[in-house]
Amino acid sequence: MGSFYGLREDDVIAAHYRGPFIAYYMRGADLSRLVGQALGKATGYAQGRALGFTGPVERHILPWVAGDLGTSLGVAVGAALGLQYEGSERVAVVTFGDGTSNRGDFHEAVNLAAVWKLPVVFVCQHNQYSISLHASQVLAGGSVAARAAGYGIPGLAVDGNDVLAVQGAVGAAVGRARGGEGPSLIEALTYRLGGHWAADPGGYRREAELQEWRARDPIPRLEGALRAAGEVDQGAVERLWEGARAEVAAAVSAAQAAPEPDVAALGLDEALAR
Ligand SMILES: Cc1ncc(C[n+]2csc(CCOP(=O)(O)OP(=O)(O)O)c2C)c(N)n1
Ligand SMILES: [Mg+2]
Repeated sequence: MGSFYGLREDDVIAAHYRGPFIAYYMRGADLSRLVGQALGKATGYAQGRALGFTGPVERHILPWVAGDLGTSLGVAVGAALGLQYEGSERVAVVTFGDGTSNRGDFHEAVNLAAVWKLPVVFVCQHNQYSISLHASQVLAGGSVAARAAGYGIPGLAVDGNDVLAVQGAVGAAVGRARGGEGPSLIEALTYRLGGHWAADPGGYRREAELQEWRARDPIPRLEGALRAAGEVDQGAVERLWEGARAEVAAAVSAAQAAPEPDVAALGLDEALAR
């Protein structure tokens, strides 16, 4: 949310696989169609042709067409080159995981973006794990933000569980990129409270670590910050939660009730006939 909030409608987003539905939703996609997409329903944006993170194509959000981690970094840099070439003030924001920052794709992408001063902001969601592997076992130097120095661009570490801090840091980097000053790298330190996938019991983590990070859950923290600033009161918070729960429940029911894709429309009958 912090990475994409405040962008122009025509800025390009290349979201880490934890973020595309958030990005599509922020840009007005229909929630029940997004859930339908995840369920492979005919009402999903890919009409059942692809699972995963596809959404409406006209929102300037690069689709996740492959599961190869790191490839989206190069695609985002290519998009930024296009934006620079068209002479617009549009920027690209790409999010990715800490594990992905150890791939060659990351280093190639940051290097080229720095050399050509491309309008792109790299945001690493450092949740400290790549599936069950802790970052301390694979991330040389211990800091993603510090890697920016090797490419001569600004690198900034922020509290990734403080959405306003993330938005502030990304917003400043976006301003730089829009002004023609080139790319920045932001490392948002966070933690994955759930498993890597729904059935992952997460036995590789210590209970104390989980407790520590549960206490830093970004959602109650934002609620506290908004209350302290006098932006919301108890009643407004309750209404927000009720509205959100009702919207999600309605979207899930509608998606579950939606039709499965037609086999002929998928082209499967042709494939099977061969
Ligand atoms: C090139 C490549 N290698 C391995 C995988 C398998 N894989 C899927 S998710 C994942 C962990 C990625 O960790 P990170 O980049 O930190 O993202 P996180 O899931 O923590 O948000 C791995 C290794 C993959 N999809 N692509
Ligand atoms: Mg990770």
